[in-house]
Amino acid sequence: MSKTELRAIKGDITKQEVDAVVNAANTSLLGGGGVDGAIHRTGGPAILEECKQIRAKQGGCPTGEAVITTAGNLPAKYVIHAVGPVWHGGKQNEQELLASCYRNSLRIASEKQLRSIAFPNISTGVYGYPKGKAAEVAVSATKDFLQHHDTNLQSITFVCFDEENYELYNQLLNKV
Ligand code: AR6
Repeated sequence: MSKTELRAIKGDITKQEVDAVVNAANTSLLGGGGVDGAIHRTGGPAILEECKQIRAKQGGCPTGEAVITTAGNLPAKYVIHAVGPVWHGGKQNEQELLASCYRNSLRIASEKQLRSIAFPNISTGVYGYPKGKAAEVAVSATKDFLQHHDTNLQSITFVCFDEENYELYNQLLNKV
């Protein structure tokens, strides 16, 4: 199995020069606020156009799943649009759905033989998932995926927008 570096940075997902950035999308794939807004704003209309084509074919993207488009004017090559769960208190399968976002994004990246991917902290904005719990799910789902799949991924970056997430990820990633 190849060695993949997992790291956390504080920054803006739209500025990442990686093979794929992950978008915290919604089931409509038609854009929104937060990360989704920033990606469509910076990436330009080509991304929305492709999202609309995917929508026409499969009617959006269910929660926990992901689809891929090109990245328009972003420095990344692709955008993987993953739909995180809305937090309802934790008893509505949120953990599994969030893990599934990370797994499906990594599966797509792996199928495309990508070498680098950057994730935002999916569901921790307007979807209200508690940041500590979400970080644990993100890191464990990612490590679990890497243990079970041989990929070309050399680096996986968790792009944190706020200090709290950045510290949470650093603690988890630096745990021996
Ligand atoms: N780069 C990196 N992280 C960011 C950026 C950025 N430019 N902007 C915000 N964040 P959110 P969600 C952080 O709300 O909770 C949209 O309307 C932010 O601080 O973008 O999955 C979609 O269309 C937070 O920690 O995504 C959906 O309807 C994290 O990214 C809905 O929001 C995720 O916040 C999805 O909600």
